[in-house]
Amino acid sequence: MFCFQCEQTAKGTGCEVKGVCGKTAPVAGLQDKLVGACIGLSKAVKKTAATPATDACIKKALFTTVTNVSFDDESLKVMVDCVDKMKADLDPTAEDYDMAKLWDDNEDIRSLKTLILLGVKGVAAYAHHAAILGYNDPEVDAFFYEALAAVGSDLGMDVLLPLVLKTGEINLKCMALLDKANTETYGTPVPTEVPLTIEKGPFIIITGHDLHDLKLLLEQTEGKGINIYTHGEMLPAHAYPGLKKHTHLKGNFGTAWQNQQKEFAAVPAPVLFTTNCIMPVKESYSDRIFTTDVVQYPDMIHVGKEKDFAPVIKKALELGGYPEDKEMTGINGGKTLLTGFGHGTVLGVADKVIAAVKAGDIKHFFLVGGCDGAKTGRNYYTEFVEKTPADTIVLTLACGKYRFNDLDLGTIGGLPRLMDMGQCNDAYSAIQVAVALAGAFDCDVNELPLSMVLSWYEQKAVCILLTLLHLGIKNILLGPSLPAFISPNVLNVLVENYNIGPITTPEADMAKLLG
Ligand code: FSO
Ligand code: SF4
Repeated sequence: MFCFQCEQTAKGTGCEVKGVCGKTAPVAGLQDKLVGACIGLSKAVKKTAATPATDACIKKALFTTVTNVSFDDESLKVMVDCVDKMKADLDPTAEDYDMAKLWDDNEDIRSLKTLILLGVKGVAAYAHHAAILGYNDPEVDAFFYEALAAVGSDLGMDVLLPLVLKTGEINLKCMALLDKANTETYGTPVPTEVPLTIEKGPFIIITGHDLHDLKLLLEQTEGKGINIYTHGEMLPAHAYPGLKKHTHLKGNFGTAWQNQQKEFAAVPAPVLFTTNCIMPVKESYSDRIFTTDVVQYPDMIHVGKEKDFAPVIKKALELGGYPEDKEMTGINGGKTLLTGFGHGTVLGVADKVIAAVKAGDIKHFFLVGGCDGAKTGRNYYTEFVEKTPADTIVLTLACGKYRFNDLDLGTIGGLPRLMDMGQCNDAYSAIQVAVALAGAFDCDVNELPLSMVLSWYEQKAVCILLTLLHLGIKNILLGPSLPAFISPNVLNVLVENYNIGPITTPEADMAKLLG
């Protein structure tokens, strides 16, 4: 096997025997086969035409190969067959692509093609969520075929480099689509305080990004005496009016994804995974794990398309939850978390923010966002946030925030200094705010007192980074380490054009960014 798509890849170069994530060589082989089949399908579609079925299939297939989504060879085999059949129906002569060709290619070509491939995997995840809510963008859907066909063709750097940036451009459109889907379906997020105490009695933990699954679970548990707690990337769901109106959506359980094996070990409740990040399931809690949609893990109960969560509900009633309310805290001891500061909320008080900047009360904005992960060195982000001066605002998003989202950083002019904008796809909100500030101050985004200190783990972070580069955003600090798939020459291009760099120490970076 060969896989170097995530931040924790073996030795910082690539997993070749077994994935650090727990992925086996056969599963890695099947994921490569699935991507190779999608490349074949893209070539077939270019000759004929895409259909809603091929669009849906390609999004689901790409999402399935994202890190910590599927560990299940049986369902992967079914998917490969399904893509192959679709391809053969369109063009019997189209052949699957052998991914070994990519892994063995010249390192710069491999690097650019990998940026495109991993970028579209992230876009596919967001497009898949939007499609579930009935929102599709033909331009986004068409790009999957263009990008994949390019990955499977002999092309030079001159063609691939613009496609890397186009991946970022398309992802911006896709994040806008998902923002529209979420807010039109569930309302504009409002600032919401989320308890960490688990109330006594039966409960269900729901994790991942899919708000539609949460909505269905809330409806199916209504009046049954079962409380619902979010976990990981589901936390921002509390801020949506259409979801928070369900009074049994009580709070948030646990911290970021990489702590699940410890946090789920003794919990008297089932856990429903709607997307990544699922880790290899330990025996201590394997009777309580349920998956749905793209997430699959061998031997776990999978809730199919019919979305009947009855087995999860039955398990919650059987386990019964805690006998008394159980007080829990975030990793820094905080008892509640605050979320719901999307572009709707922040731009709603734009006048206040702009006045505070003009009066000198707000000196700087930091966007400290991205994924969390298990590797050491990620304490950097906690320390960085702790060190931000009292006259600065910290915007955050995605699961990396669990390192610091229970800290009380106080307020500036009635606004909390730490504002959670939502899931990773809500990077769209951060971009909207940055663009609005640039407009208000009549300057370029790069001239704003705004610094981006990002953490990455998997492929959604790749497409977000490409969006920021597409927008011409410079001086991004990225950690905890730079991606293995960026070759020295490609890195040079990124440094020369965007001055992107690795994080160093919180002290040195803070001094540099404020200096
Ligand atoms: Fe985290 Fe996992 Fe949102 Fe990623 S939950 S690591 S960027 O999947 O999706 O931030
Ligand atoms: Fe390794 Fe990451 Fe690939 Fe898993 S997803 S096999 S940890 S590079």
